[in-house]
Amino acid sequence: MSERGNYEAIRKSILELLDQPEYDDGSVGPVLVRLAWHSAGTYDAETDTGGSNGAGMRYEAEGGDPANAGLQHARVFLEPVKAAHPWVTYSDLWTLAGCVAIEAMGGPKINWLPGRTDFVDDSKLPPRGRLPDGAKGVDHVRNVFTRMGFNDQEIVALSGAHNLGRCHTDRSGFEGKWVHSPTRFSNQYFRLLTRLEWKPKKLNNGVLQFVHVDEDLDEGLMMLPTDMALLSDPGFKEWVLLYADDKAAFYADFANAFAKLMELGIQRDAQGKVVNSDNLKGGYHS
Ligand code: CCH
Repeated sequence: MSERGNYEAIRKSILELLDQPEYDDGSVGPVLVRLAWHSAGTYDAETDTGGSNGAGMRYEAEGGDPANAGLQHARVFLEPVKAAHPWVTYSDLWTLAGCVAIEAMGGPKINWLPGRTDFVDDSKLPPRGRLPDGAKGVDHVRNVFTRMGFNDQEIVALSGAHNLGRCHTDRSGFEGKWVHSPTRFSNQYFRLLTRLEWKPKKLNNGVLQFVHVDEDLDEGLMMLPTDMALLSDPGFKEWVLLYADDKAAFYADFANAFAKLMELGIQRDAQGKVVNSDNLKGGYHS
């Protein structure tokens, strides 16, 4: 019997590759979450361009965007899954891998739907520069996420993904992790953001980030300027404070916002079938 359409088999293959003791903090989960987010986060609601359909990061135009530096590791980690289940599209695989990783690391269940295509529609290709720049401030963060169709509450909920993983000097120029246990999903990011005192620090490469005032005692925890921006704007701060105190609210709101992120640019009919897939004009199949 053909395995085609058996997404449980894909989930299982993804779960099997998450633990990798040699890699970062012992799990490839965080970088898979970032791959899923960057595959979708190029979306522009006004022009209906970008988004996860097409898995454009396979190609230099999108894959070579400096914002995507390091995500080739995530894509390579997933190659054996694609090889074992060649019927799955890259766009479904990358988005599903992010969701499976979140759940496996203790996060909420994400309502994920299949049906994305690897058909590249030239007219939908996003220009570079659509993903957020960690060195910037409140207006930039709000503009980038509003362009995708998110409100303040959703922006803050999504930002809670920085509970996972770390920054790498050779990828973004920033260095360090946000929380003590970067492979366990929780609301620790919001608690540390609100309860610790943070001071700016210029790294040797000239990049400015924020570190805990007792950084010698505190495992080098860090925040990006964009993370600090969530505290300096009242519309964002209200949600930061809520999520720091209410883990259940954060989990529920994160699950909704991440599911919405994974669906950006995907149009479905009443049965959930994707309608803007390979009948698109002007594109090409890989
Ligand atoms: Fe992020 N993120 N992110 N982020 N991110 C980085 C790492 C992760 C920004 C910048 C950075 C989201 C929002 C933002 C993850 C998930 C999400 C890094 C370090 C930078 C810089 C990259 C490196 O050096 O490897 C900025 C700016 C914003 C918004 O303004 C959202 C939304 C999500 C998901 C919902 C995850 C996970 C990581 C860790 C990756 C890893 O390799 O460990």
